[in-house]
Amino acid sequence: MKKILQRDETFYESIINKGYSRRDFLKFATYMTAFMGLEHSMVGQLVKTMETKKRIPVIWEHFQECTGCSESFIKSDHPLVADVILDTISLDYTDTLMAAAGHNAEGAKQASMKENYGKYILVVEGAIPTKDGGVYCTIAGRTAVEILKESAAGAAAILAFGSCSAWGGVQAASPNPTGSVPVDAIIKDKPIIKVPGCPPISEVMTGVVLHYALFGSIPELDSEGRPKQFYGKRVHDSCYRRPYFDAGLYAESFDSEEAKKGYCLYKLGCRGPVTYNSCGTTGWNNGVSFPIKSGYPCIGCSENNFWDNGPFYERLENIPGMGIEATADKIGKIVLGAAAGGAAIHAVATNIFKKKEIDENIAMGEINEQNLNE
Ligand code: FSX
Ligand code: SF4
Ligand code: F3S
Repeated sequence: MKKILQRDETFYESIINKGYSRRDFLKFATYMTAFMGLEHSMVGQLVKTMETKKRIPVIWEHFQECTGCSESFIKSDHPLVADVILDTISLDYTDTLMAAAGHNAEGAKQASMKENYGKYILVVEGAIPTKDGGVYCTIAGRTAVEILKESAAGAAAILAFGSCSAWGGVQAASPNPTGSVPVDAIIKDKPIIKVPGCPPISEVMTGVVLHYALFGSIPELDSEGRPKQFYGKRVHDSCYRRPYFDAGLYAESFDSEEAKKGYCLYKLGCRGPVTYNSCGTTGWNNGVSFPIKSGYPCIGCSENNFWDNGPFYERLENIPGMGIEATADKIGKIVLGAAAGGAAIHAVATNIFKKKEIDENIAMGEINEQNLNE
């Protein structure tokens, strides 16, 4: 109930009351402005919004899921990323994180939904099972379908957080025994922002909520319902192993010297070329790493149906949108045989040059992640 009593605070007051300094606050505003893809000149506006606007109530439902999304969120390395939702933006109900339980918890949710009808953001984590009357996920004796419909009715917008609520997730894998569906299969009359990833990146959720506070509207979405500023690029477009891909240098096995040296993981099944997410630019754990940097191919965890899209460790057949429409094998053949004309020859020459350059650098022990990013 403490959170409800504090709702009249502004974002800024909450942050300061929590013990952060003004400097921390300004650093956070600068960081989030950049992360949200806004011009640097917007920092002042974000600061003003957070200083003057009242917090936005958030109701956070958990359905069929592994709770990895919450884990990812609360473990965000930038302290204010999680705090801005958990403390600053009045999180009125989350059955996983709140201290209250049972009737107290459910009563607090009902009170908040009533008081903030039409104004709160509903976060949904997990898919919704529909088979057999929805019995495969019940909370406080009610099905996820019923709870979702009730919570969605008074929401200003719904944030489908994680691939389960955005697409159905692993529990929707064939033969989908519980009839799991994503939020937008049930709720049709509310703006739904999909923040996929299994789990998604914490900053994206905070960015969406701050965007809503700043502009009073949801961010621009792509045709799949994802915020463009975070899902506009493929993992492949910002991958630090990309020079190896372009040069036709692929690791053939996980334990090979090439894998350790940073060769491209395409032949080990990497889905980076068909996956839209910010992993390559933001990284995880405050940018420390992401799957590919840890030596593991991207499994496309933010894409619809990634769980049934063929075996994880088999190479993709086709790579769309590469300039040269071809599989990496074909690109490799072109490099070897120089059997193409026009634009392809230019690409070949570039690749051969890059390959030679990388080989030489490897031989000299000079290549490292920093100069690959340059
Ligand atoms: Fe799904 Fe989130 Fe994957 Fe897990 O709750 S997106 S299974 S990380 O946790 O919903
Ligand atoms: Fe990176 Fe994967 Fe693309 Fe290779 S295929 S460059 S490892 S995203
Ligand atoms: Fe997921 Fe691929 Fe990023 S597996 S975490 S989208 S690198």
